Amino acid sequence: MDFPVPVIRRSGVARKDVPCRVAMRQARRRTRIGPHERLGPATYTAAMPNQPWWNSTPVYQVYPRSFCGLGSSSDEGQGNARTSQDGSSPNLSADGIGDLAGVISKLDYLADLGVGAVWLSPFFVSPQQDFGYDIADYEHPDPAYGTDEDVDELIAQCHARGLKVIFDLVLNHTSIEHPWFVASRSSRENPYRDWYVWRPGRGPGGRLPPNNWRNMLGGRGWHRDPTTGEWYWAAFLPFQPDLNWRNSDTRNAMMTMIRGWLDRGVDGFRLDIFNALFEDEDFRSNPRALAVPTEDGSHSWFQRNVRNLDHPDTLAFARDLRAAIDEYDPPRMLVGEVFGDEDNVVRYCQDGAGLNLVFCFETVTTPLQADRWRSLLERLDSAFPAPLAPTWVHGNHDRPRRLASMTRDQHLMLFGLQIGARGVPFIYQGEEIGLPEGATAPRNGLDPVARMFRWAPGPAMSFAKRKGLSLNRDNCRTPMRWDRSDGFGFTPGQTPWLPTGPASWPTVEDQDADPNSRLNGYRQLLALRKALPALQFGAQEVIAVPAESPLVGIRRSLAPSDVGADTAPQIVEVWANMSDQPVRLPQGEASRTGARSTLLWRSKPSSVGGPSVGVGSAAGVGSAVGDESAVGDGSVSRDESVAGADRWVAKAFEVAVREVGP
Ligand code: TEU
Repeated sequence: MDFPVPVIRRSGVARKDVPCRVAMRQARRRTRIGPHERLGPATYTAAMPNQPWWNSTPVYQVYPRSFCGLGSSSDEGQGNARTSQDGSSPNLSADGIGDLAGVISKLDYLADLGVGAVWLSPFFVSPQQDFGYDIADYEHPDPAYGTDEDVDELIAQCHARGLKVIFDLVLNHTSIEHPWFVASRSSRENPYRDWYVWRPGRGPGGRLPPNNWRNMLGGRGWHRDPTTGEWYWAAFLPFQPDLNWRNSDTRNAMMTMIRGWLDRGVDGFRLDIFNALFEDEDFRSNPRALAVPTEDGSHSWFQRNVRNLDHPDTLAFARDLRAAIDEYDPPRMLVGEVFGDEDNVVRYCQDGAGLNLVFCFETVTTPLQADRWRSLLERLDSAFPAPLAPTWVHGNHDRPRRLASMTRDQHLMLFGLQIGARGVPFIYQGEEIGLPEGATAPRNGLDPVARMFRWAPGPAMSFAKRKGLSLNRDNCRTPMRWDRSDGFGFTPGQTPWLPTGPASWPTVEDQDADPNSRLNGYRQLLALRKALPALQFGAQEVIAVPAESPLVGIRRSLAPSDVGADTAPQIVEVWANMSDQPVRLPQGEASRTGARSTLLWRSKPSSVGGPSVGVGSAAGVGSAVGDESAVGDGSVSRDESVAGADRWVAKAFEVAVREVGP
């Protein structure tokens, strides 16, 4: 396909005409896609009549501890952790960690970025042994993060900006300090005993664990408690005992807690290690196999974890949970952290009656090879037929920051695919600026996983990284960098809990000012997606190219009947060139898809011949993007040797979005 050029206008501005170029740049800055109000009424949360909001809304993950810390306005006189003992004024942010007030202060930034939902990692009461994934009270925020009022304020402020709010539910386990567990371990007769998974040991004196199960990290999962001599099960780390979901009291208490948050306006939940909820009722050992631990825990050392993961009762429970949230209006959503290939994880969606979404993590390790991406796009699309939708994930608070290790062009190319694919993009905080991965060795890590692997040899570390795993998750949790003020605007005046990185690392402020930054690329692509119903709701086709082609082309076609609204049909294509050489798009596509073709956006603006790309009026965006002088790699993006200069070549690692006929 060639990119025809009907909307690409020669500006008549000579390349060396500096004053004009400055004026153009200023004009572009003024009209830069970004602030949501410029895009008119299109918001993700006002979805099409027969399309639920959650199946196309980009989600931004906030890891509150590392996002922004301001201190809460309600700290004073409330006796929370930050109020000074001696009665002097509270030392806000004295802890060097982010908090809820900090998140609230950045909601305009997130709305401006163009996401439609915010998922917050746990901020509930916790001894912080796993930085919030060990909860000691599900109903209140940890005082270090804020107050109950802050939580309500956060929900209200998100809604005021049209953002959905997603909380993180750790259903599988509590903290060892949760009062339920404190009671449970106190005696075999305690009423809370059966709220957790207790078993007698095997062998003389019950000194051997009840069976051979290993935890998700390949370590011991059974722990003997001296008080009663019995063993409790922990699918993750020893201080995270598993709740017994077969006990109706446990289940009722958890459901009451869930309903409490739904009543307070939470729009959905991310479900931590949902695949580990139920275990084999008879506690049969796992089958032995020649296996090593996997990222999903499906194999441990010399065993397959078939008896303690992906249990049929967990799959059935996905339906119960969905039925509970479906009682609420406006609709709520559940996204499950489950593991394995698409055929395994889609089972949790229960043909539309289970979890609304599940994470698909294969993206995290898929190399920059076009055939691999074409295949992944096709597989996920067909594994999650509408109304189901796959998710597109490049990182999270557990995974190495892979996008940052790429060049700006490679990064935006993958983001273009994330925005172009059918499904739900998940953006982890900092991805939008390419925040780099920290470099702290596991032996110096605060992360409990790092402590577990503190003696891992170098090759084991590299192996884990290739698998998309982090053995020291501190490195993907280093704080956001907002500006060049003290501490990069993270927790002003305080020593951050993790290093904020050297001066050479980017900040939001730097990238805001650079029209060709990763951040502005994110804003522009998110704005395009918001403005183009086809990118949100359209059917997907991976465009056929020769097997060895470095191109990945996604065509999204929207028919009015798909959305049940009076919209025009629309076809949008996203093309990525995964090679370091310019590549001409295949012949014949333009004529096949009709006469009209509008290039809406490209990640590498043209280095010659006026404005890089006019954003078509059909998209309703009405702006221009890019700066041909700042990013051009020196090559000519149009193939001038072809008659009429109307054929397009995708530059090295370029992504482009165009609207074609209907
Ligand atoms: O993670 C589950 C999980 O198995 C991994 O992502 C794990 O962190 C990784 O393999 C280690 O390198 C979830 C949470 O996302 C994680 O932060 C928690 O620590 C964990 O559950 C326990 O709640």
